[in-house]
Amino acid sequence: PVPAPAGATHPLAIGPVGAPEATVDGFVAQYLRNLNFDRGVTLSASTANDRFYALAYTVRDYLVARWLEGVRRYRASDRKAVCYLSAEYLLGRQLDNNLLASGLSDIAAEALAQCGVDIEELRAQEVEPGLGNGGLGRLAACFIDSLATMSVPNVGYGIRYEYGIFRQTFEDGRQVEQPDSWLELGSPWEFPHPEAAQTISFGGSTEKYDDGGVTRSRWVPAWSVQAVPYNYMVPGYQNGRVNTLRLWSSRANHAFDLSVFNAGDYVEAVRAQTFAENISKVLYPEDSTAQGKELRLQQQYFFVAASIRDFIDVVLPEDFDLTRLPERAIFQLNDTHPVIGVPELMRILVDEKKMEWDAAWAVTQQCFAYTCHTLLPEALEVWPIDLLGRLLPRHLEIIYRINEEFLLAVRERFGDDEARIRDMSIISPDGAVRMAFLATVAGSKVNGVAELHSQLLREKVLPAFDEFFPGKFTNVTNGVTPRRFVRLANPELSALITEAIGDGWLTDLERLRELEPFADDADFRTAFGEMKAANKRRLAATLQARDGLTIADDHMLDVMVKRLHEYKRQMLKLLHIVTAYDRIVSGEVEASSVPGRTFVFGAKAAPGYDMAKRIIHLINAVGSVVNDDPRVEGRLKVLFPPNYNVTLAERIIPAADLSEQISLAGKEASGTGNMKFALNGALTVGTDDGANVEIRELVGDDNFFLFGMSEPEVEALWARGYTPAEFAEKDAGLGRALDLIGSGAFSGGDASVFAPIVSNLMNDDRFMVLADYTSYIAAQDRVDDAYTDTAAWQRSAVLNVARSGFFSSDRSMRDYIDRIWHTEPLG
Ligand code: F55
Repeated sequence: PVPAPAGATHPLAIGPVGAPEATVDGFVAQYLRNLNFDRGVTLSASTANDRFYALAYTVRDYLVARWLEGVRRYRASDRKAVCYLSAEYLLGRQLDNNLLASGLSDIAAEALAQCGVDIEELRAQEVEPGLGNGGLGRLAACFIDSLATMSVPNVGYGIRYEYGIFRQTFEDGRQVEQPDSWLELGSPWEFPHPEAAQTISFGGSTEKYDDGGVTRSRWVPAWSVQAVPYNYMVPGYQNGRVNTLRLWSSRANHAFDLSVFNAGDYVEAVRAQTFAENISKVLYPEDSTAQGKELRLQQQYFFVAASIRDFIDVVLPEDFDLTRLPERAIFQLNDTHPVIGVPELMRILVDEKKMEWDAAWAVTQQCFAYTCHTLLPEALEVWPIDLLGRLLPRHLEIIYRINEEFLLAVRERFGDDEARIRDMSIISPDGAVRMAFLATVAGSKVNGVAELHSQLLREKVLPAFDEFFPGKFTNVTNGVTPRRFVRLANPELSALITEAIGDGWLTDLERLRELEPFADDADFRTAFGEMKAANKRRLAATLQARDGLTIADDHMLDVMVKRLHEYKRQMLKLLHIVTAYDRIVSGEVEASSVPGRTFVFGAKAAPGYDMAKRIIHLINAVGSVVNDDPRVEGRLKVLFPPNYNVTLAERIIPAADLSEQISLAGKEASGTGNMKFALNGALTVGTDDGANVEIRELVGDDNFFLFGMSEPEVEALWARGYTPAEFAEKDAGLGRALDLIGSGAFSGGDASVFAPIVSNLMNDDRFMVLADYTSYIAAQDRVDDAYTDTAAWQRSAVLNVARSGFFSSDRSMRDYIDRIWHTEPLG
């Protein structure tokens, strides 16, 4: 037990004072107290924002006591903690999650009803923190949810961007980006600690000095900023555990300001402040691409340096022997964005703590592990050495030394094989630091995020490293949290499952297997069908209110939601839609015989990614033509609600019948949306890519629509020589679809608008859209057929749910714990 502060005589002064009473009356009292004393308003004078804040504060009040108690117990223990380093956390709304985790959902609903407050209105008030781009950021959010639920000590470290992922609007069908000022009305979930700010330095030079006969190096930085921690609670699911997410915000360094003030230049001082605050100002809206921008490197070093120092100086006991750091911390690198932490820890150990290089390197190697999320060469980060040397000169020296010693070891093993040395050097021939190489050399383990991806990573991207470091490479297949993506997003399905098999599945998702027999139970299937219909109505209401869009009751819902990227092949989906449209208007099929389908897209494009933006424009253009053409008789509808985000995903996924996972084989590292759809009873039409491979193996071929080339077939076609135009000639449907797009049929006759897309496909087609078209259309025809047999479709859908329990992020966390982290729960 932690002793009371000196002089404390009151018994309550020892630890957290405890939560308010978990009853409706207790909740009401606390709610009104918060409204009055924190917001400074009465209920009758309150705004919806006041009422939302008071509700969030009340939920918070119940969680805080557990949080503080957990922090106290962790610090009194000597447990190893997982320090998850991620530049992105795509959290989604917090209110419902925190209500569910604390077991207060029913009490809160009743309490607010007694106060005459509409809880739905308050839910809608919450702005989701969009502090991530897509899969990578959402994965981090799922992982910290699972760690808290499994009582594993964890601090999530990241950046509190003032502007998260941009808000997308459409103007004449084209994407327009608006700033996401998610903090405009404040956030009730954060606990700022300006008093605990850290100084983070940049620039300057290095020097050697004599330290009692030993020559040492040190960094003499030129400028610095303050990193202010903001803490967020990460509650486990009804287990009394609350972990911490600590996001850093940049602020001007006052000492630095003052010197400028003294020189009398007020305007310069204010400019300097703005400069400092720029570091955490905005999330880079890149996904699966890397831009070597200086501000981005500043962001990376800023949060990683603050996080490592926080763990060593604040979380660990004073005077902790850092040779034992691996017993207390594992720093998990979420892709290469935090890899600058490797030379930073070396700098702390060698320059500041005066540890021998070899000892420091041994500690560092045990403290880091690296997760790779891509195979695309354009997404592998590299930092030009002049930029790195200007911003972090000491770190560059340390990287050089790491590389020297590594290459020496390679020479010892393989002899002076210069080609191999060049291929494995952390510094590329054109003078840039290859961050994935640095992470691989430094990490105790390197993992890919699905079986196929991990295999390709070892065999195709880093084979020399796999040979040099046997046992370092491993796979951990991604997962998603069933609390948010089943229980909260799909309460109807959750009730059905719990009624059938109890509620153990929420923390042990493999138990969904027990649902298998219900696939053959006609009553259960009917209830399942009603659940889907109810979710479609709920989505319809959302889209109507949000965007004025309408969904027909009797349509199959065919969904493709994910970032817009050529490798994900939204174009292939469009070619299918154009083909279905063309079959009707050309008279090949009767509109009345076409099964009704609504295609739903959700996708943001990186603002600088021209082709992706053009494809967005084309989706909207095809949608307006198809939706308004009377010959279609409403059988096909294309909906593209703007600003796809976590909140919208939670509405769309539970309503989907068909999940589109159609990337070129070998390109999608894993996918996690694919898992969310299967768990919500959608059938997948997909390629053998990423985690689709594992989904299909688990749910069975009969319950999955496979199409397209496999990864080895893709390789073979490249090797033979791929000429996309040949495919357009061979398949008349494909030729017509491309002609329609290229001729201006979707751009009011102006062929120039979408011709670049068509010529790109015909002449380049890096992602082999045309090569997989024929097979995709055939798969979609099978989908149409299958959907007419409602009982069989629902049986497959139930089996998808029952057999997807593997894809819980709790299982992913188990795998990381057993194979990489070797941590234990805090009992
Ligand atoms: C963000 C910034 C940069 Cl500079 C590069 C990549 C990203 C990014 O967001 N990547 C990303 O989301 N990758 C995805 O990670 C998911 C989780 O592992 C995978 O499921 C998905 O396949 C992969 O594309």
